[in-house]
Amino acid sequence: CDEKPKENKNTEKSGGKKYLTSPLIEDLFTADPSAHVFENKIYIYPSHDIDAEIPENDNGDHFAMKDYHVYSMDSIGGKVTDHGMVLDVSDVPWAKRQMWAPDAAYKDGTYFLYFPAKDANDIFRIGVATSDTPYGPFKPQKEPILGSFSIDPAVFTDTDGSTYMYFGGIWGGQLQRWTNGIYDSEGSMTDLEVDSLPALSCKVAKLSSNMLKFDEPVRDVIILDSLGQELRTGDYDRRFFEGSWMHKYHGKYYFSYSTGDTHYLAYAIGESPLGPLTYAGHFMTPVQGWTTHHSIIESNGKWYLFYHDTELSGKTWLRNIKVTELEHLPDGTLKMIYP
Ligand code: FUB
Repeated sequence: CDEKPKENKNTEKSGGKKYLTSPLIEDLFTADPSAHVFENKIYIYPSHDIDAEIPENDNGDHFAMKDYHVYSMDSIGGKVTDHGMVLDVSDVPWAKRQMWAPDAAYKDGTYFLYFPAKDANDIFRIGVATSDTPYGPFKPQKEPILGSFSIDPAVFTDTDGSTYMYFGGIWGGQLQRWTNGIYDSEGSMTDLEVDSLPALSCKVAKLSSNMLKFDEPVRDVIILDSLGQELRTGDYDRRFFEGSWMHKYHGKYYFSYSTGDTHYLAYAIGESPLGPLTYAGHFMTPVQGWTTHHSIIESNGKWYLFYHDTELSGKTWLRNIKVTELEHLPDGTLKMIYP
């Protein structure tokens, strides 16, 4: 890192519970916060939003991010430390533009940063970079992960040590262009465009033991309704759009995601990290801004949701990350959050 760690003024001055739902970082625009507990601290791996003065469109070209910073806190509500820039698009041989939502993982002394970016052909791929520390800097692999595509990697390590990557996003995330397993540059700009067909699914692949590649073919994360039917393309309030996350609670797998153009965070519960999962409801109503993107962690016996909105800028492409408590109710459902 070539920048000095700095403390975040907002959290330093905050008292009581003000840190909950206040922007965590005010000197840079940040979004898509993937949080993890590493080495007894909370580390956050967000996107770093910039104003590239590109007109807003459904393809997401105005999200023109170029690098990543890593942040840490000793505990929720503590000072936020900026560990500086840890990876720049110019250091990634295969990547051309749009460093979107990343995630991180740890195994056997190495930290892994997973990130989507568009390649020379403007096709989203997912890359991986490594470091000896959770705060980087991260050294990228020369090629994207073989067989990867689309956006929003979310990496989950199960209690048996197996690690899975969930990924995908429709519209600007290009998932709808991969329906036949190869990229269709003339494909739909949105989804399958037939409301009665099963909705496009998030993808999942088990990672290899070195965490650098997929260990098996990519599968669909199937979400069923209460009648055991797959959610449909036209079920805009419930179907998967982007921004997946997996957490485990009392032995069950909670797969959560954004419904994108209907602006909810939704979740589905299952018995296996590979699904199928049964749709369980919304757990966050729309935020200020076009949509949000979240992560979920447990810290000191409490559960927290990291997310973003546009409180500081009022602009969809200049976002700020926040944290709030997440509650599992006695029946296993998630308490609704009204941001
Ligand atoms: O940050 C760029 C994109 O916006 C992310 O990849 C999506 O999840 C949405 O938050």
